[in-house]
Amino acid sequence: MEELAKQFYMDGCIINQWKKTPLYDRFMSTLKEIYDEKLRDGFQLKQKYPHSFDIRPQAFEYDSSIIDILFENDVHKILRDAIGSSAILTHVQIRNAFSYPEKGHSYQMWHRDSYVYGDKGYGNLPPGYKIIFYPSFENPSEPVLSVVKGSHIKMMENQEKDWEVDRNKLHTLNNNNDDFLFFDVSLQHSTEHVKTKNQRIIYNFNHRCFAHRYEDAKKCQEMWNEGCIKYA
Ligand SMILES: O=C(O)CCC(=O)C(=O)O
Repeated sequence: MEELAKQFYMDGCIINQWKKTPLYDRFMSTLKEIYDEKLRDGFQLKQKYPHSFDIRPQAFEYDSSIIDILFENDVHKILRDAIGSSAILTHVQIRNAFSYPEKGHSYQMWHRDSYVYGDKGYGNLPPGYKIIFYPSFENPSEPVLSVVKGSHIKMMENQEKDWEVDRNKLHTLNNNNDDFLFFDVSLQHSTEHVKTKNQRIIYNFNHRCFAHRYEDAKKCQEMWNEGCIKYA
C-alpha cells in the first residue's frame, strides 16, 4: 500500500488491468454497442469536442456494468490507498472519436484539467482524478493518449513554459482491452492523433467538497457511495 501511494504521488498515474469475468464481458459488449452507435432508447451521441461524440444524457445510466466494473476491480480501494482520502465518482463520459486529417495535433492538445500558474489556481483544487479506458474493437491498436509522468508536481509559472513537455517522462498508451489508466487530472496529458475511429470511457472522481458542483449526476454519487459501503 505504501509503495502504491508513493508511486502515485511521484508519477501521478498508475496503469491497472481489468479482471476478465462475466461482468467484464458485459461491460465490453455495452461499450461495443455504443461504438457501433446501436443505442438503447433514451440515449444519444452528441458532439462536445471536435471529431468526437459523447453519450447523453448520462453514461452511467446506460448499463449497470459501467459502475459495477469499478467495484469488481477494487477501484474504490485503489483510490483510497493511492490518495489516502476518499473521493467520489462525480461523472462518467463515454466518447467515440473519429479520424481526422493529421495536421500535427490531437483533438485535445496538451493540457492539465486543474493547475496553478503563479499564485492563481484553475479547475478543482485539490485536483480530481480520472480513470480512462480505451478499448480496441476492430482496428489495430494505436496510440491514444500521452501523459508526462510526474508533471502534476512540476508546474511552470505560465502556460507557455508549461507547454514545453518533458519528453523524457513521456508515456504513451495504445488502446487495448486490458489496461485502464488512473491519473491525477493536474498531470499533463494529450490525446494522440485519431487515425481510425476509437472510443474511451472516462470516470471522473473528485474530493467530496466538490460534490455540489455535479448535481446533474447526483445519482452517480449515490451509486458510488452505496458501492463503497457494500464492497468495503
Ligand atoms: O477524450 C480523450 O481521449 C481524452 C480526454 C481528456 O484529455 C480529458 O478528459 O481530460
